[in-house]
Amino acid sequence: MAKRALITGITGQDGAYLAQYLLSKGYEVHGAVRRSSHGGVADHRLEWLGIREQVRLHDANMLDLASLIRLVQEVRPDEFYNLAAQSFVATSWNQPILTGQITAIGVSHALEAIRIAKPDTRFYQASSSEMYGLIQQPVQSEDTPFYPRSPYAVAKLYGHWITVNYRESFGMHASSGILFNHESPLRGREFVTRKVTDGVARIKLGLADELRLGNIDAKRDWGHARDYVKAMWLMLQQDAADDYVVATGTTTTVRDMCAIAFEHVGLDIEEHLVIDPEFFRPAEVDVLLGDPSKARRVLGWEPETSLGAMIREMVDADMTRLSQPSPPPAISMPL
Ligand code: G4F
Repeated sequence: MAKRALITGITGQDGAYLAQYLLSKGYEVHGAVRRSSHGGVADHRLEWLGIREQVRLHDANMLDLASLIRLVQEVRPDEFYNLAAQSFVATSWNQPILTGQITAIGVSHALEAIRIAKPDTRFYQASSSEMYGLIQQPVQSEDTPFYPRSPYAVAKLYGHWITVNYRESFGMHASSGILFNHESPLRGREFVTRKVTDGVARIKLGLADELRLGNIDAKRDWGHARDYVKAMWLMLQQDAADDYVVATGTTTTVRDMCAIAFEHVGLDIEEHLVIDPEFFRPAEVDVLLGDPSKARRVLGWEPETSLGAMIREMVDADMTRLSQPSPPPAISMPL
């Protein structure tokens, strides 16, 4: 019998790549989706990967415990991947309570649904390197103390610890993946890598002439989402649940990441990059650098895509998208 996986956040970047990966392994893949009144399901990432018809989508909401219990009763998943979140850090200062409800309490809802309806389901929680925030050690591992710097990171910290707590309290197979930044052509355009690759492609095609960014001195440990979803799956294949850092082990400034994109299309960064105070955050995470040695040792996981290769792939994808007859409009709200 095919294994069954249930993914919350299946229409997001990681959900789409994870669904594709699990399908390639013969899983029956189910996804929880939140309906909205203004236009159906945002399933364009599943379409882009060509897997929309192969996944089964169900109506559910992280804020509605009953909907999650019903979903677990109906799908009876072997594995539950909780990728749903209000995941944009900048927005979490404008919507701190909603962020807490979805990104923190939503995890409790998922765990309770499993505990009530099918306690042997293996659970993956999408934790985040943002939890390290004001870093307490130059290289962050599973043993590094956390110091969150945004409402988003505070909420993620709750999700992380409640996952550990359910593992220790109820013996659930619940693992937490502390993923450092991971990107792809499916990344939302509000995040800095995609904002850069979309912006550079627009400039190259004559659709824009500048790219406005905030703190370009911030440093991140960036990997490819396609590689990182494999680590999620590996965690749930272990005999014992545990927590793992997933990272590349190298860190790069926003400025240098941006330079890769400009260079790829033969443009001079100095002529187009504008620093705009609008994009600075109330509290910044200056630098993140992960130590993935436990994931390498225990899971046998390795990142396969370099930052350079990933940014070039993203720029190429944006050039293709924007060259189509009706390209997506530029984002109109400040991000
Ligand atoms: O791409 P970002 O918005 O990602 P951030 O805040 O690091 O969070 C992402 O990674 C986390 C994992 O560590 C996830 F948990 C989270 O859900 C999300 O996926 O910003 C990266 C850096 C920041 O330091 C930001 O201040 O880029 C800097 N930046 C500079 N100018 C900008 C901009 N970020 C955005 N989004 N837009 C700018 O114009």
